[in-house]
Amino acid sequence: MKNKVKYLIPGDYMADPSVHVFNGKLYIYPSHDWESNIAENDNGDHFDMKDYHVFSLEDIDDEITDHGVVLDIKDIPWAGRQLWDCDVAEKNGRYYMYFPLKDQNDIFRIGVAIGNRPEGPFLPQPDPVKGSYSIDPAVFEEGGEYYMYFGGLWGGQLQRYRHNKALECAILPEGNAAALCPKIVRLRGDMLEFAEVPRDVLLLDESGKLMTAANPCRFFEASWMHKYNDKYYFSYSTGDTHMLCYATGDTPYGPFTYQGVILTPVVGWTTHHSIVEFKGKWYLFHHDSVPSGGRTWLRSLKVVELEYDKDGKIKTIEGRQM
Ligand code: FUB
Repeated sequence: MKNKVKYLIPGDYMADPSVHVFNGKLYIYPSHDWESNIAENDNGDHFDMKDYHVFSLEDIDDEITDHGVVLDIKDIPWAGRQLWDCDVAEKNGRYYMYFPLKDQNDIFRIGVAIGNRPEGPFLPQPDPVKGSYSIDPAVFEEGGEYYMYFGGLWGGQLQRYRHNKALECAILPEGNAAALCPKIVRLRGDMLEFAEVPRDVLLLDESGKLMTAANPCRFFEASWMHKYNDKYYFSYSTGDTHMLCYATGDTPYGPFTYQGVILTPVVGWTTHHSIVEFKGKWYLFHHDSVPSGGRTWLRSLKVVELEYDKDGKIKTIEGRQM
């Protein structure tokens, strides 16, 4: 399927794919979009998702299997609204689903639900992870340690925090001020809590300076981590400039130096992805709003092969090809 973009689930609206290989199969953990009739706004109220499905593939060109609803908002004791982008990690044969959800005070927290199989179902813990905030958890394992990257601006509420404490009023840096950083935190051995205080993921521009708020390639949301040829690739969405970009570093904590654009803007406001190696090839899973006629809250999952050049640079993919 080289360079051919393929829609994965024509019958439903799914977005924000987190993709992993478990037991030789590819598992996709997306957000489940639906028509809630909530007006579009900068807070993302129109993304009012209420459950998660899991999908699997034996081979990239095979028919996709829908494992049905694996976690429902009505079963989460602390739920307010909006189940956004989740991720799943495996440890000792158990599967941990991390999900952002607003609590009953309309504050995003990150919850955990546990399953015995990669296709779920997942049973939620009674409370969110202590000290968690904002959105888009992505979990990366390295040498038996598990690290969560998280954070998102605007509706993702990251601008309401500094040094892991809530501010009285949100402050979004502007102009030449340093952009807000995504966060990284190591998880405790039981996978249910943070083992340390979340730290900033420093993203540097080509001259080695912290990326500024005015830089169109600064971090907005949708963290993802993968490793290629012993380098750590931190990738993310630039939000209001609608690109997927990446930066590389020498440890999971960074710092990471900006390298380029992975995906140019797609149809629809949001862009979100994961990068995974499967059977010797690399793939970019992402979404757009072409099938819904551009309705940005009704997104569809796509996959395309991703390539590196001889220096390990990711070749930019055109977001609006079909
Ligand atoms: O799906 C809701 C939000 O839209 C995600 O959490 C963001 O990354 C963006 O894709």
